[in-house]
Amino acid sequence: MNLIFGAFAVLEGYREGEQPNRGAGSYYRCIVVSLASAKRENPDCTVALVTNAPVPAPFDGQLAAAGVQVWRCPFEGWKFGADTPWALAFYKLCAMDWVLRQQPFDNLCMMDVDTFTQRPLTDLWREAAEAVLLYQVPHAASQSMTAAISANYDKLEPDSAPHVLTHFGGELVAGSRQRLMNFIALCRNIYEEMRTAGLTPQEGDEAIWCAAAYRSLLAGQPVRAANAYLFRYWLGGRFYYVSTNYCLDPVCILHLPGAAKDRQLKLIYRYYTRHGALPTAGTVHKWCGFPKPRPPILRTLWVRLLARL
Ligand SMILES: [Mn+2]
Repeated sequence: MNLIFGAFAVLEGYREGEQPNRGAGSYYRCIVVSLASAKRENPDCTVALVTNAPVPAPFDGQLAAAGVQVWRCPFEGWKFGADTPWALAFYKLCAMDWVLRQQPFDNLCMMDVDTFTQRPLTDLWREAAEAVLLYQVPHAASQSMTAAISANYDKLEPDSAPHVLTHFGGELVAGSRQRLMNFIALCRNIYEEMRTAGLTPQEGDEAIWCAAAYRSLLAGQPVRAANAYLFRYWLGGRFYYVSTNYCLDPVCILHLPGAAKDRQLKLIYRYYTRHGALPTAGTVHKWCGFPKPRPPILRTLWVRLLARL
């Protein structure tokens, strides 16, 4: 059996990210969209929310109606200070650790709750036996967050510094049970080393996943990019980073971080509450303003003409 789950913690005063908190209401809307769409596309999989708090109405009923289970897991261990940026995101590590101990699934896929699943994860499960799958963030080594993750690692292993780690995000972590148990053990070592060294990462759970992936590869335990299955689309006016992979070689999961939680994902949630069903993927693509999957016609003809001259 395969499990798809999201992790969400509520803890007074703990920071969600780098910006001021959006509040749990925003996240509960996203949770319904994320997990109901995952269940719609993967009816044979168990789909669950792992959380440390009771889910308030009307979200609890909406999750139940969508066939999504809710599992209670306390936020213990895996914690840094409440003031740390992404303090709540460390709950993802806690939830993965708990699920691996408590639930006997063959393959698991944890994903962010600011997502919309548009296709079944059939191929992802085939790869889960081969490697731990993580979303590889396409950042060069000097990108500020990527560089900070490497600098953190240098403090854990100063003798072999400087290190240049691959930047993996925490929005998708998947694999077989055995591979993930090995991987979370590496994560736990790194967490404990950070605590011992008095090191508080400012990059959230990604700092731990990245360090574990680095050690996993050195130990011959493969880690692969999950980018064929998920893509992180930034839909902001200033930072508009998208791809036509929503429909060409299509990914399974659209990750819509940042302000999309209160824009596109809110529209999907509102549609769901009004119609009792999720919108089609095509409608979601329109709301996201994704570029058309073909080049502009006049520019294309112009280039063809120039090339002939
Ligand atoms: Mn996210």
